[in-house]
Amino acid sequence: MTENRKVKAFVEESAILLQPNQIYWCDGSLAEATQLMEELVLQNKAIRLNQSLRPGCYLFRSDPSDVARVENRTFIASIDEKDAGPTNNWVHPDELKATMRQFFRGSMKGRTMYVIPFSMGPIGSHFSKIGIQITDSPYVVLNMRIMTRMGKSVLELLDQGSDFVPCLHSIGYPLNEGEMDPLWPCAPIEQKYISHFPEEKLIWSYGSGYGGNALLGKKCFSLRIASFIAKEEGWLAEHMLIIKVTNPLGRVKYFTGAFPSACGKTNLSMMVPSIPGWKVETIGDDIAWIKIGPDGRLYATNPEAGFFGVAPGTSVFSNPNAMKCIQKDTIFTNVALTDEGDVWWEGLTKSTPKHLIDWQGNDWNQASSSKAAHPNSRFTASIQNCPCISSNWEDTNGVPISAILFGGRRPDTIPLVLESTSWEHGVFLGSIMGSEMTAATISNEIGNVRRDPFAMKPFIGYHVCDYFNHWLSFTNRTKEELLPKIYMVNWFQKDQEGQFLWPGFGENARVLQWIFERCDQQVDTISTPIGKIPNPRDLNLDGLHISKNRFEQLFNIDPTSWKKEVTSIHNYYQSLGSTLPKVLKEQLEKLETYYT
Ligand code: SAT
Ligand code: MN
Repeated sequence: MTENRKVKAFVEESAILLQPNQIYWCDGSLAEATQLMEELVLQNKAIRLNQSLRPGCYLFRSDPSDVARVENRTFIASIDEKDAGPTNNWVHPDELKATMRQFFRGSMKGRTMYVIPFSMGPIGSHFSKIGIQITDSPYVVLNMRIMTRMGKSVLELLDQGSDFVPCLHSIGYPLNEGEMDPLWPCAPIEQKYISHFPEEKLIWSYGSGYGGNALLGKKCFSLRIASFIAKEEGWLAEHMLIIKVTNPLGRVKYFTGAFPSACGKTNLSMMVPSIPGWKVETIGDDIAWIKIGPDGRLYATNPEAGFFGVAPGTSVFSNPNAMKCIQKDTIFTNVALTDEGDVWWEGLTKSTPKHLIDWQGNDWNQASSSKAAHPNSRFTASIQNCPCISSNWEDTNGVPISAILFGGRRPDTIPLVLESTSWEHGVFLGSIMGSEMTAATISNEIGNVRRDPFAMKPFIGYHVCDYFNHWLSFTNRTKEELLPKIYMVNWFQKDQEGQFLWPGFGENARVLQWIFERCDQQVDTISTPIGKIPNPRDLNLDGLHISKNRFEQLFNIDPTSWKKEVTSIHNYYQSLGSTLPKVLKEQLEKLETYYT
């Protein structure tokens, strides 16, 4: 409880609308989490995993209709439609609230209403912002406890009068007297609403209990609402990992990287470099809040406190640090269960177990045609358990950024690495990012390439063209030479047989080395119409067996592909409307002189 009047009013008004059986204020303690989990195990909503193999670990199975973010049910309800822009769904806030109020009315009947005070960013940091999530999902409470700083320390800040973002959430499944509670209650897809009211800095989410739809501190607050606040206040809220890179001489640089969901941010942020003497440590794997520091450089902080990582593909080969991180005190969602009571997913082991229980709770064997784990199955684990966490990850001033990487899944066209020629050109590269769609969002276009500017398409809380302008404005806010260098990377090029051209994972350190050395101006570049690429002699290939032909393909700038790309960018830019910044149009026109 708190004496903060605004908080009390939010909780009281919510309870009147939602009509829960009882209200519970979360303190964030271990005892509280243990008790909640016990109750869920008793109700069969959580499965206690084999505690000698995975102490403190539990498995949840969601409803098959509730397995990922729902972008077509996500709304930016700005007062004026044109402020939401062409990349967002828009409904007038009054209309959306009226519709949602109908759903919220009595939606917590028969349930407990949990009040979760949380901080995005370290307590006491000038970066940090507070939220209060109201939810009827104990699963959400347990995940928020890992993903954010939650509980007592935040209530103390609220007592001192701190402001907060109200985050209202209900799974949308009231329980009437005597009614059976399903294992994963949620509302049907057409009743799900993930709504943001940017001017009011308010979030309302109804009908889903999964990931970014329900853990409102994450995409809803730290990206959509935060991007709106960041524009007002002159900083950036980005879908980026943050890493600390140390070279063999002990010199340190920090990089951030924007990649769409399920494109390897977690793997890159915990990478074990294949090249001797280099070290990568994690600051964050998903979100970066970036501000100009007193010296004019950009400083980044990770507002989260945990990882909500994609399980399939994670293994001791692809990400040994994540494997150690999820050894204990981890919540697994929609992975498969082994006969020993451990977890399994596609890509975890070289051989597949003979028998499993799949993510829907059915028997599964090697002859089964379906996947044992859902492609968007997840682990929720504390950053504290990550063996390669950087010791200064909670530095209240953030870390100074030397380079920004933009990347997506592109089977062709985009070379392994490309350096921008200026900040403006870097913003252009961010604006034209594309990626094959993954299972992180519910869509029937999985595998198709879509434009995903700055990996923020689903997360910009306002007009995308204003967002581009905001990025461009940084040359007016600080000296251009103090801004990070900008790179486009593509680990995902494929050969004609559909095999990846580049081995990826720890071998990506070779690209990081080149970027590191570029930041120190130790190596030069080759200019091309699309940007600067490495001089082949400067890319460290020691110990890597890659044929000359494959290596050349990685940097091949194919005019036919680029003609197509330029046409596609042209059409994309047109779809963004008349407020597209002129300098970006000019960047495209320059490219069109080479590729038409
Ligand atoms: O489900 S989340 O939105 O949190 C994960 C992601 O899409 O990056
Ligand atoms: Mn993400």
